[in-house]
Amino acid sequence: MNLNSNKYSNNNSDGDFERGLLLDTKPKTKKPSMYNVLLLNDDYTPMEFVVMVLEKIFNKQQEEATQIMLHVHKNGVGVCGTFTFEVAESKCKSVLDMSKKFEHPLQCTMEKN
Ligand code: TYC
Repeated sequence: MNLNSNKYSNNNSDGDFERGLLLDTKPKTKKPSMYNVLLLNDDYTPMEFVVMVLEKIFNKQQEEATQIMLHVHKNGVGVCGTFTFEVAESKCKSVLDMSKKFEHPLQCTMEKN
């Protein structure tokens, strides 16, 4: 690039347009990474409590909440939702707070999608 040319002013004929310095062609927004929130099975947390957690924290209807709970009960782990990092983190904290409050060992974690 010559001395009189930068991204704010330039003397060259059309090179900066061709390289996209003067006229951006791509939007600058990026999609956020998404995270699955996972519920883990255990032998002690009551099924009804897990269903209640899925209804209250993950806004599931009773039927879907029951299906997710039974999936976790049978398979050991299951996805209850997919969110941006901060929302996933907040949902996990809510599950752990509620489990602690009711003295259940229910565990929750998150993974990058
Ligand atoms: N396995 C538990 C029981 O038999 C039920 C349960 C389901 C616990 C899902 C945790 O994430 C869980 N009472």
